[in-house]
Amino acid sequence: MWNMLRYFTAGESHGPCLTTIIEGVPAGFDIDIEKVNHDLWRRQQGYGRGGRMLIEKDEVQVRSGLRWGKTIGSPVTFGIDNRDWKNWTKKMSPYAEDEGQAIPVKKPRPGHADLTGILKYGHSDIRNILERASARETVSRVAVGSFCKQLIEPFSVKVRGYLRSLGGIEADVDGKSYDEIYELAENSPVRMADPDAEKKAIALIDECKKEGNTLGGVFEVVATGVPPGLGSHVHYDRKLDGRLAQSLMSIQAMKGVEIGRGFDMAMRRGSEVHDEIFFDPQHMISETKPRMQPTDFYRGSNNSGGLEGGMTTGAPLVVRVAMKPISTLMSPLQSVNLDTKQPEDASVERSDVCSAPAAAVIGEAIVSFELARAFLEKFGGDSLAEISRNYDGYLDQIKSL
Ligand code: EPS
Repeated sequence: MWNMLRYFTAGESHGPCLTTIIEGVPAGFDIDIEKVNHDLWRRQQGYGRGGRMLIEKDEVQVRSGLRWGKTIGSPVTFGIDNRDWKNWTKKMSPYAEDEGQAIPVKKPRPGHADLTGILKYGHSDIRNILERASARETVSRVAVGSFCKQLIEPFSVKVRGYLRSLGGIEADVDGKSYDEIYELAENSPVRMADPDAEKKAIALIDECKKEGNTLGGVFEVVATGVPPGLGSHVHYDRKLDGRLAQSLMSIQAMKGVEIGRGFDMAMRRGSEVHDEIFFDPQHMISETKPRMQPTDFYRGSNNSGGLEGGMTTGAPLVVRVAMKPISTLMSPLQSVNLDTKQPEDASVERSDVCSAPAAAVIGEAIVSFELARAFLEKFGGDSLAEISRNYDGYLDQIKSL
């Protein structure tokens, strides 16, 4: 438990900065902070984002845990400044003498944490809730996930996220490899690997913007190069499918997670969905009929999304996550004024029309963290050298099965 990889995030959306501590980090891993900054930049992209992204340029300042580009085994601390803070120094001041310098927010937005938050914490100003409930917190999570990607990269694990649908418009990715999908999505303003769907999605965002409306979407994250056996079939809290679902659902605005063919499987017969097992040393590496590397077993399909019994199978890990439309509407929905109890329009904060493309980058980070954690649990050690020995020994062991 105490050597487990874990992290904490702190910071308000319009506070001075976001702070993250990552604990349980082994020594000797190369960390390129520019790669972390690049992922933070990717999170800021996407057609349909609001004014805040024009203000911010999210960049990590390393406060601990790295020396000369390598982890040293101590907790890693990242600070990321909110450039918008200069406009909020009094409104978000920590000092009693500044009390009353901001107009309190009184009209809770349906779909946000606003109403339940003030009931639960006993606040009278919704700002005390929305500042932390804001998806601005995902900056920290992307920094953590991007760092964790670099813990599993030496073992050839790649984690990539893209959008499958936006506001009901589906990307057709049939017949494309994960490399092709990713390449197309990475160059798409809506992170979709289908130019036709991209065009329609952009038109839909424009239409919703005019209406004062918002949109959600479904993103997919795929991890390749994952060895079999991460997670556990034994412990409910170490089952990797369970951990992924928890972690992905905890991203702001997510309402559903499925692994592999997920909900679709529930409508089919067993013979249609389970991934048959074959053995052939000559079998080529394929995404649709994946080999259980480094063994010579392979599967006739990957409907399970690379997870069986709470453990990775060695096939590509595939998860999909549903994001609801953003809850701040410029044409606001019905609400109630907390002071007068009279019906009023919900409050309007600057926001995005759609941030589902960014959610795919956040999902990628979350999956990277969970995979790194499960990886270190399986191959644990205090240094890259020790972990590599454990990893290589395990691969030799299962190869000879
Ligand atoms: C976000 C920052 C926020 C919002 C958005 C995501 O900034 P601000 O509230 O200052 O405009 O743009 O947050 C929400 C959608 C939300 O509901 O809180 C970010 O950095 O991603």
